[in-house]
Amino acid sequence: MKNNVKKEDMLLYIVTDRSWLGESTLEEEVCAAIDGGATFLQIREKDMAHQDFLHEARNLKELARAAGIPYVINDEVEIALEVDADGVHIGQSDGAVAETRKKIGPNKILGVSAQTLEQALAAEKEGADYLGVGAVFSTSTKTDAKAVSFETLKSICSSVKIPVVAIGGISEENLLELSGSKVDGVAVISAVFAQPDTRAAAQKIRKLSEKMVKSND
Ligand code: TZP
Ligand code: MG
Repeated sequence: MKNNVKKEDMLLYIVTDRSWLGESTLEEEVCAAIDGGATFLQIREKDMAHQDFLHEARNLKELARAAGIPYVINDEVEIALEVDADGVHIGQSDGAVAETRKKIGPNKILGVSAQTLEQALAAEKEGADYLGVGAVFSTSTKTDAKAVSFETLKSICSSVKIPVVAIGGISEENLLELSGSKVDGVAVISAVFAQPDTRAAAQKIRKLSEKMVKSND
């Protein structure tokens, strides 16, 4: 089956979060992260009115397109289709993978969160383009995130052909602990968006991610 993403797209996968905005706009923060080397963008809004979400998704689409990086919408398949996003990212509870693939068609990116090897294999079989696996470290950003051990991450990475990105509590301090897992990159919120200098933080995480991924060879 064709795949709509490349392993290199996973190097620095950023997920938006309005809670860290401070004085900046989300657009400014995303620009800074892209400038710092983000390779993939996920727009994640858990509590936003439909029209506002559409507006934001369209604005961020422009930024991602200008930078030439893929961007997906978390959970909201209808919004992803309405703004012609590159795709959608769903969790285990957001509807069956095969059903979502049917809705978005073969050419849109479908990302799926997986916490176990069984979920990972099922998602790949049902048409996922990549997997988000975590939480690999403890995180206060998503309080209901289940913990995924290094061993599980490693077994998922060696069992699926599609790209895998690790998520959850990843920081400058612990990123290199993922070395040897064969993961293709890192997805982060606070390691980039909660830092005083978003661009510099993204640059640092990107460099560490490249180092970590190279150690897999
Ligand atoms: N899914 C699993 S953990 C997580 C999500 C969305 C939160 C990631 O945020 P942070 O700040 O990088 O730990
Ligand atoms: Mg979800």
